[in-house]
Amino acid sequence: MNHAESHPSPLQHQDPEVASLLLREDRRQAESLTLIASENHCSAAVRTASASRITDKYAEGYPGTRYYGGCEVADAVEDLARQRAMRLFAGAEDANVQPHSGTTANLSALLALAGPGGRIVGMMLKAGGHLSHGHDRSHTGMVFQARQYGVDQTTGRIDLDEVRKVCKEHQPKVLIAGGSSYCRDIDYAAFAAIAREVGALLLADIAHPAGLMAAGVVPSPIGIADVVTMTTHKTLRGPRGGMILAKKDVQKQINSSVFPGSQGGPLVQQIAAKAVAFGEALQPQFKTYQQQVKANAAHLAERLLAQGLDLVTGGTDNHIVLVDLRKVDVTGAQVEERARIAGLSVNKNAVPGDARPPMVTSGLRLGTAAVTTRGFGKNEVGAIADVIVGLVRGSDPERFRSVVQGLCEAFPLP
Ligand code: DSN
Repeated sequence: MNHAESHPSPLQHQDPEVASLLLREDRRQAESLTLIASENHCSAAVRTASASRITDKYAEGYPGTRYYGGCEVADAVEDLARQRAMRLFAGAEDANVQPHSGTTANLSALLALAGPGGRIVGMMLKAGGHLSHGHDRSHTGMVFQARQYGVDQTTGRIDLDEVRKVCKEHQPKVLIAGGSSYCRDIDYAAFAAIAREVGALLLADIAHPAGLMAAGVVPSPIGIADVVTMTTHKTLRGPRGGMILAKKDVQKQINSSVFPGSQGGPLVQQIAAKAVAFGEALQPQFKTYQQQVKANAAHLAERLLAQGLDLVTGGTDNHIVLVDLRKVDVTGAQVEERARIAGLSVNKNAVPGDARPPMVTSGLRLGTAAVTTRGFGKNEVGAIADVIVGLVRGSDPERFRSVVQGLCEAFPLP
């Protein structure tokens, strides 16, 4: 990569301190491999839109009904992003592209559907859920009356009988399906049936598999869930941000819960970048990319299993592989640090029933979205699996630096 070209010279000229930090990050990404399941490498076109002058524009409100003048371009940008989103997730009845993040999207949707103090049910963080699904350290666990379901401790999979039992006891207004480290397909129709049984609405949080769903390579909740929330920067490979798809009958509440309920002016530059990313995702190559993301994760899982590592659920249906380290004398935090030395960016992660605290954990979450963007196929993923096994088993991480460096050079960032 030509680093001098990757940032505008005014920054280097005016603020060499920040410019040099950003160049360091460019180098860090170029010279290491990202296996963090929630990260990806968006295109130069997405980054250009995100850094454009429209960042200066205030556009509180929605297209056609703004509180500021001069929003004609912002209106066109937001309309385009919404239209592309609804083409990409065919069957979606409305798209709100303003949420700044996945957590903001969830908070806005939950406030719209359950109301402050309302009852919600979501999956426990430790079981693979997300903080914003009712965890007690999240506002979603403070503002709402939240109850949570786990997973079957033997299979690591969602136990729909438990979901039903928790819902029957708690009588939520909103049932949440989805998570941040759940590596299996979710039966959204079954979740919707449980929600109907207890008079709840179903919110599907597809932040992780959104790209796989847009490409049709894993089952999607569109047309099943009342509301679908997501981030745009994980498998979807767009800019950092969130989005909400809603059925017509809840669309008004959702929109007013995002603005003015939870946010002020939208980040129009991010909305422009979302439009670019959705345009990319509508191209046929995006499906090929997502098929490879899924195939790479399946291969990574097979190779780790073959070398004796335990995986939560014994494999994967999506881009995530969750290694259970409890039978090896090592923590998630230790492997994360060894991986950093070797040139791999990974994250420690709780496994279901984990006795260790969140900053230590007994698991390692891996994802294939970013390395697949770099062009990785089966052979390269196999080589990485071998490195991970070596790191887990305690080999000197420095030993793997040249293998990882070779892969980084052969598969540069887009
Ligand atoms: N931080 C995201 C993840 O890693 O899954 C979720 O918020």
